[in-house]
Amino acid sequence: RSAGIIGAPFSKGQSRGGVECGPDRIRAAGLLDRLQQLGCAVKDYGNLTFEDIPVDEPVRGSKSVRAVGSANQRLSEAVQAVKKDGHTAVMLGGDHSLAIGSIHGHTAAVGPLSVVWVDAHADVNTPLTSYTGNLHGQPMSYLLYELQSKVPVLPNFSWMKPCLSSQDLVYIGLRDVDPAEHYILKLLGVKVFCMSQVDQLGVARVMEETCDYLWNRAKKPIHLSYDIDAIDPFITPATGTPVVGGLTYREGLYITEHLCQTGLLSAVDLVEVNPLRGRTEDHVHSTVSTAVDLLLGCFGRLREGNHLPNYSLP
Ligand code: DIR
Ligand code: MN
Ligand code: MN
Ligand code: MN
Repeated sequence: RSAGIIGAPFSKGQSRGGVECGPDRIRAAGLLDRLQQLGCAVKDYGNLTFEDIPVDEPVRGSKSVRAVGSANQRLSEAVQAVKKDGHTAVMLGGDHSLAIGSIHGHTAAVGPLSVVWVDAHADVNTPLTSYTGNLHGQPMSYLLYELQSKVPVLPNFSWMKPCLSSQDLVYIGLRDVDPAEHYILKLLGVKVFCMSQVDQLGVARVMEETCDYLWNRAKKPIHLSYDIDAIDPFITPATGTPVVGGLTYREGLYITEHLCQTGLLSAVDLVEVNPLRGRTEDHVHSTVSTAVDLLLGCFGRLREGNHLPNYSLP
């Protein structure tokens, strides 16, 4: 197992500064060392730099469309390079608009994917349904084949085409879904385990059913797109749009452990960690260290403990 880490310090998919500091804070919390201690080879591809776009007027009410398009084009190429080097790609955001480039690049490199989207939000608004105009609430509408005719052509997006079928997508953790998003999810018949289902079934059954559902079609490489706001803000408050009633630390971690043991996890996004949104340093620390633990779970860290295969007793 090896991890190829891409930092994507990008925040223009939403309006709150600080989320661009996520990648460096997550690295500073010891991500690379701790992955290596697990026996995981790690290559850090560093932070992407993004084109400065001085004039980026709203398009049909959506903000910073050109900046988001350009940033995601760079990210898509970076993810393709990481996959061609043979690593599991780890994209540290940045806001969730970055899933456009991450999932696009991952698909371009390895072919059709299964996507597990862990989030309080569905992020499936189109530019025409969005109340906020924030592109971090829209990435899934750009990625789904089924919504192509509902998404207008946008500047700096001509490099990408939809690359995901709604039947290859599972949501976990939803609890703040706009009416248009709810309509879309029902219209397309998307598999959703909202927080009520997590309550009803328990996370173990949710993960069993997630994999059964996805594998019913084919065992494809899995892309995990993890918005830290899926976790309850009591544990991860340092994020732009916290929503009460989220996943516990243990439920959040179980999702990563379960997906890791499938052997199919091929790329992970960890997004929306915003160190400036924590009211105290403890809030930031708790958010960042949870993000690190989720990533370690993706690479085989077990709560029962781990040891390297060549370990011998002194
Ligand atoms: C809202 C909030 N549905 C929007 N979305 C968020 O802006 O479209 N996504 N916060 O992460
Ligand atoms: Mn999100
Ligand atoms: Mn969210
Ligand atoms: Mn978000």
